[in-house]
Amino acid sequence: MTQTAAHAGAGQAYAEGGVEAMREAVARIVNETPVTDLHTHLYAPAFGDLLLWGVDEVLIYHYLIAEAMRASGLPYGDFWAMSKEEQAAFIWRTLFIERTPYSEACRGVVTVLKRLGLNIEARDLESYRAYFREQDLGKHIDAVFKAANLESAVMTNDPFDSNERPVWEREAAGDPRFHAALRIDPLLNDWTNACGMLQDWGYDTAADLGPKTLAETRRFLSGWLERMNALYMAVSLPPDFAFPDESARTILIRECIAPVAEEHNVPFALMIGVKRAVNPALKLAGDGVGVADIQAVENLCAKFPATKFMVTMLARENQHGLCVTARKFPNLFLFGCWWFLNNPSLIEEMTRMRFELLGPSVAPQHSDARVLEQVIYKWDHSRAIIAKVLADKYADLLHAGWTLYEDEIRRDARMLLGGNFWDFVKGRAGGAGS
Ligand code: FIX
Ligand code: ZN
Repeated sequence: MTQTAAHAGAGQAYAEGGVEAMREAVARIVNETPVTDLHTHLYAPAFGDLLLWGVDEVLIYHYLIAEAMRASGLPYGDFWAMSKEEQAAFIWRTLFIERTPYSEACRGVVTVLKRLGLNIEARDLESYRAYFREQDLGKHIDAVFKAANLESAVMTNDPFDSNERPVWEREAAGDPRFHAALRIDPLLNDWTNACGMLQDWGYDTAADLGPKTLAETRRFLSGWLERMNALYMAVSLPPDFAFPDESARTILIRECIAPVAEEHNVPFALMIGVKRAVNPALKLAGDGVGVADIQAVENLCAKFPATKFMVTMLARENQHGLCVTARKFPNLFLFGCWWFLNNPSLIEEMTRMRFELLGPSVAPQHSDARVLEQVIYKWDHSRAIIAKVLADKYADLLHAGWTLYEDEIRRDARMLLGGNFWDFVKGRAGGAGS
């Protein structure tokens, strides 16, 4: 048999008559496959209090703050004047006792409590607090990773953050389950301030972005990539993001980010479409969404074919165009259903669209978890949708006449839940994982 005639399959075979058995296998395999969570706001234990965990933190997640403020009509100042425990109790009462918690962010809390073995029926916040008070953090992290079937998580590491920076400067011992990503929002979204901070740290930079400043900014980026051993550089961008344009951002991307990304062979991740502080009174919960122009992504991918780009966009309206762009550029990797898209109906729609346009070449989801236990619900809920859509696509394929083998389902699940990301990170732009 020639190579082209051979199938890679082994294990149970599924053909048109076996669609139901295939669906069960897909659900089981997707659950059994460990995840690399490629974008979170979690921290390794060495970062101390920056790693948020426990039921109060779960309840004061900014997704839930927005929902509770909307539901209650409480003046913003009254909410922010409360202690963390009072805020959590207020959100619990408003969204879980006085209302039925079926929004996705509320359901997430219920999933977390249930998967940790707590008594949901009791609806007793104090008993949940008592449970968390008894946990040893190290063992608890192990248990949460196990419950979410998480292999590792990528942090969001901001060298401009005065809470985080000293930890890196001490070079605290890493936990291999937590990888770093170099976050550079201040550099690209607020150059004037970032330039001043670079000067304070000994870089010879000036606001004018001359050759010396650009060289020093490259030195800053290279130094932090190495210090953090970062898997990628990342930025979140507004909906009016354009490339190229007349801004400092364009100069910095062209002269610093793209060349440093290429030199270090790390992707540049762009998260596009957030309107920061649409309602500033809501603080972190006050950001909104806007439709962006895909042209910027096309221009970047075309101008820098040797640079790897990871992109997620916040507006539902941008998802189809982004899939089409990814078909054109092998140096473009799509990931996740970001933030306001992280809802079952939208995850399903986006995952279906991506599978149909891009096959198994994407990372369908990341968690964006800010609180440790959230990975349990985010992955529990998303795994179910990924498995459902994958099984639907396989069913169509079996109807078309294909035979699918169990180890091919395992291979696909591994690719979708982490393998594609690692191949993209380790591979060269345009190359397939080599
Ligand atoms: O920019 C980001 O990484 C966003 O994910 C966050 O800023 C946002 O607040 C968030 O938590 C979304 O899920
Ligand atoms: Zn995020």
